[in-house]
Amino acid sequence: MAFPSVAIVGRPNVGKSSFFNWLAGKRISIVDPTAGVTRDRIKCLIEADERYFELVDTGGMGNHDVDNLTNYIEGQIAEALKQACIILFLVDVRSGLLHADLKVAATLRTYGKPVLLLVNKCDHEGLDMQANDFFQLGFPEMICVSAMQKRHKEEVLRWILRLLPKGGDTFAPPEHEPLKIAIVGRRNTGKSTFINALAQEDRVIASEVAGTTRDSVDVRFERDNQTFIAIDTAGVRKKRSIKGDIEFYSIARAERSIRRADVVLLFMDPQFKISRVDKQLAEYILMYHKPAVFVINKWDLVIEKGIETGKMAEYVRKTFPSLDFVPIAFVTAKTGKNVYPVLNLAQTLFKQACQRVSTADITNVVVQAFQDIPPPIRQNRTPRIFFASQVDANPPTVVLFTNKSDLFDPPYLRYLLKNIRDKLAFNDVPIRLVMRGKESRLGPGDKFEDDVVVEEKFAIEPVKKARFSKSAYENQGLDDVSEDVGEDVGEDVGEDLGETSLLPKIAGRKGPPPKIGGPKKGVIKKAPPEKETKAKAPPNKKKPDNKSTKGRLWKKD
Ligand SMILES: Nc1nc2c(ncn2[C@@H]2O[C@H](COP(=O)(O)OP(=O)(O)OP(=O)(O)O)[C@@H](O)[C@H]2O)c(=O)[nH]1
Ligand SMILES: [Mg+2]
Repeated sequence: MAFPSVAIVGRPNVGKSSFFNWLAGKRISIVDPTAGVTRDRIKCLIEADERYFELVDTGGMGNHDVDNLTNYIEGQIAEALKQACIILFLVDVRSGLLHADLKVAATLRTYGKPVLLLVNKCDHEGLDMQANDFFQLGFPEMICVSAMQKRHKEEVLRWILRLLPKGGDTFAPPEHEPLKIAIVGRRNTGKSTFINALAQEDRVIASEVAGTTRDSVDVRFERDNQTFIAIDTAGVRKKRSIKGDIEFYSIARAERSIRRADVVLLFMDPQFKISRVDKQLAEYILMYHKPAVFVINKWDLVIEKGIETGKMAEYVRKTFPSLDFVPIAFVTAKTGKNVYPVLNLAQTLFKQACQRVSTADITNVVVQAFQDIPPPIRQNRTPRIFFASQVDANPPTVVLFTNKSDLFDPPYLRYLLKNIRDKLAFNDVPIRLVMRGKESRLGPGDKFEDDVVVEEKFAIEPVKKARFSKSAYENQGLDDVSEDVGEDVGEDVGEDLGETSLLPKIAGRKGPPPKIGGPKKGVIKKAPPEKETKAKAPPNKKKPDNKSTKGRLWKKD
């Protein structure tokens, strides 16, 4: 569904992103004193007076980008102006009218669309009089605003509502909450290229410049009448290589994107070794129990070197043993190869994670696994499991009712988890396991303070500092990522994600798994609002089809 678009434009540093965040009611765009931080078009769906429109933040017009991305940025601004039905033209009262503002005004006039001039940084009434200078720009309607002091938002919204197209999509609330897919990975792994292939337009800037993407950008697109949001993220690199604040927060933003996603795609470039950064991102995936796919992009570049998918898969599996259920996909985003199968897979994974199974089924599986291989005696007591129950979905959360919650060793719990995963069609998604002792008299859904939550990451025995021996894949001449991985490569692989297989080492482990804590003056000109309302329906998340993807691996291009 296409919502009417309202674009915020202006020369660099007039406060477009601050204004955008303020109107959106949340911090979406990066706000930084450095000119030219925003590069992509950042969008947010806004609801005002039961009507909907898409607000778009853009890069500064006329800014010279330090990474020579000026043409791309100008292209994104032009696209925003082309798609907009209303233009919000921001200027800065403190700097006064500049030549750059006149240039922007001239460009805007060529689009022939309604323009509202917003004089930003009018932090108090005393500054409002100075705004009159901006009438020289030739736009009849102007409002003094302050994103920082939160002045005159209502007037701006009223003006927008008056000019939004009547009826149609502006009144329709989103029918289903779209499936959110976070695309994370190191810099230059092709994340933005992949998103453009999904959206079938140059929605975000993709270039060979490492660190092209800065903000997390929500890209809304449709396929088969279903809406998705792909979250493009800034490529992450290791801390020591980080040059400034904008980059410094890239890992925090990637984490946030993972947290709010339904499914995560972890992008890797097969030309380079897996690094600490990849591992960090994998840890977030486990920490938040997110269904995920390892996406090996740029497969076209290594296929010529005779590298096989099997070898690469072996290398990935060896590096992330605790994520052995995560499907691996081989993709060439540049040509669109395998892009849509990955989207289908994401839907399937989400369906798996939302699934619910009966207490009887889950108990049967656990009891059978228990009988096949009983757990070793601990603290002079025989561990027992009475029954198991799924108490939540997305992530699937299973409570095991036992005689004592800490009698089970991490490898044994991994064994149980594997049985639950494989036999109950949670094949490819993380499961949250909670151990509950007999002392609790509460029901399956209640929380008991002695519950031991077994996070899969922690259910794995810590691996000694030993390194992996070079795998067959590594021996095929992989490069280190020159600047952002460097000496990290190799030293960290398998460090604490674990490298052991499940069953052989059940006996001999010590210690329980650790517990996890769980209208006013200053408005120079304003438009009267129009009253048009319609009831709003609550958004509904549409559940995609479920299929097991067990063992699925994309083979050669
Ligand atoms: N050969 C080949 N090149 C690709 C492929 N995918 C992306 N590229 C190229 O890789 C470069 C980086 O692509 P981007 O999409 O900007 O990468 P990114 O991960 O978004 O990078 P950052 O935003 O810097 O983190 C561009 O030059 C792309 O054309 C692919 O499948 N094959
Ligand atoms: Mg990018």
